[in-house]
Amino acid sequence: MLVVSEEVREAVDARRPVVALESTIIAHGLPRPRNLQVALELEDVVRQEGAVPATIAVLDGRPHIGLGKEQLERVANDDGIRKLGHRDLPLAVASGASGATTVSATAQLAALAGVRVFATGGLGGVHREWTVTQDESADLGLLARTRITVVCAGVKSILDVPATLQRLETLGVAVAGYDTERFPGFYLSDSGHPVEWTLRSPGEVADVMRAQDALDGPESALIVANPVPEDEQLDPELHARVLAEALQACEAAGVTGQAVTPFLLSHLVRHTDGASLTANLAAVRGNVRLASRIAAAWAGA
Ligand code: PSU
Ligand code: MN
Repeated sequence: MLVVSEEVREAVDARRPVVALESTIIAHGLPRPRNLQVALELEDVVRQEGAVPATIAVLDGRPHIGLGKEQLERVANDDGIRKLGHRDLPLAVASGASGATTVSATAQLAALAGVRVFATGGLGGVHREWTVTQDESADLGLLARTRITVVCAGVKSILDVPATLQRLETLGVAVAGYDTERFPGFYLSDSGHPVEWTLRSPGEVADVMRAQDALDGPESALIVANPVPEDEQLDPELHARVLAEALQACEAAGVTGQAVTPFLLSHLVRHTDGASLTANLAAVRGNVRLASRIAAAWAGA
């Protein structure tokens, strides 16, 4: 069922470090043509750190673990590429559809392929106005039942961050700050909320992963929340102002469901003159680098 690239298969079999990368950020989270450059650049970061990148997407109904350049180009440039959460996977597979995978779908496929470490930008979570819309990303529920380590810059700041943290607690998903006592705020280094646990090296993260396995509890994830460096974050005042406008524009345009997150992200890029994109990329790059080091510690390198 899975199409695992030769490079990824060899690395997984030999227990060498592998890092899963999602494709929704490429297809629906970043503007063209920057998205393709970023996809290639992120794979380079993984390689520079001595790990193997496994970008994940569904092409013509087949889930791919590890994409070649032409396949990355398709994900970045094809207008027909859908956005696939984990619930969409069987529908895409059976109908031969092509789609980019969100955190939930990527985590499910990575775990199936034996890849334990995954890097992204910001997780999905509980949206603001949840009491009205009931919009909560499927990322959270899937991470409650998938044994994977996700390195992220917290959850997207377009969300209700405290509600998301509360939901993660209820779902029993482990959360640790990386070298910080504050939960990161995606574009911002600090979301304004604390984290209860702090890990300070890739080796410490790998120790937690081993403890998860040894305890044999529910097959849940470990979230490693890695802040964007303060000198690369989006200006907090600009962030607050433009985010408020974006949320209003989203409501006014009647955007709902899967389209909400891409709408808000692209609104922020356009109304910050690209500054939100710069901060987003700095966060993702840092996460990919750290994930590569965690994968190396996990592999025992
Ligand atoms: N992180 C980013 N940009 C993105 C996303 C994450 O920096 O576009 C994507 C992820 O794929 C995540 C998805 O799983 O947004 C969440 O979408 P939704 O809120 O519809 O579940
Ligand atoms: Mn949603």
